[in-house]
Amino acid sequence: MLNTLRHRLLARIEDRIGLATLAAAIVLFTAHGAFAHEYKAGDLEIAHPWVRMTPGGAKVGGGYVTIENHGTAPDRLVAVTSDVADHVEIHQMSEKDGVMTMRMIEGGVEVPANGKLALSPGGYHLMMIGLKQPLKQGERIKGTLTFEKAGTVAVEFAVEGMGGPKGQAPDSAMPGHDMHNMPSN
Ligand SMILES: [Cu+2]
Repeated sequence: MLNTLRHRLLARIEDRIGLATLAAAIVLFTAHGAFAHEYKAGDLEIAHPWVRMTPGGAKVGGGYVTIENHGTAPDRLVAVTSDVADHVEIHQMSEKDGVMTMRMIEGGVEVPANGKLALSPGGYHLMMIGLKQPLKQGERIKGTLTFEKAGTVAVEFAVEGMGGPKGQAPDSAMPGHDMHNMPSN
């Protein structure tokens, strides 16, 4: 219950901050993203893990990645870590009765057999909680993704601008709804 309330609150704050930073986001959107990078683990292909840059003082950051499963058995993303965060949660953003809410996913998310799991703005995403430093565009953040079958994979998250990687749809359809920029004051 507490978690739900906390996330509701976070979503609302994100929404406000997001609207405030939208103007900046539009300007920054033309900035080029970091080069695409990817990792392999068994049947899994992990494409371009990235996090959104954060303004100084932000304690929470949003992370995204696409995982393709070329195998005939499903796998499951069960845990994520990041060097710059206290812990990382898997969240799902959804809209109910016109209100955006986020909930923490317990037990991980399936990567379907011969399919893919996309963590992207507005849907499933990673939430890096307790950031120890601001995430600066162009930097790389070390972390790990742990899968039920493929095990733990060391990855680097590219820090992207407000608009996300080049080629990724901008968030203008849902302004600010996936923002995780919470000032500490
Ligand atoms: Cu979230």
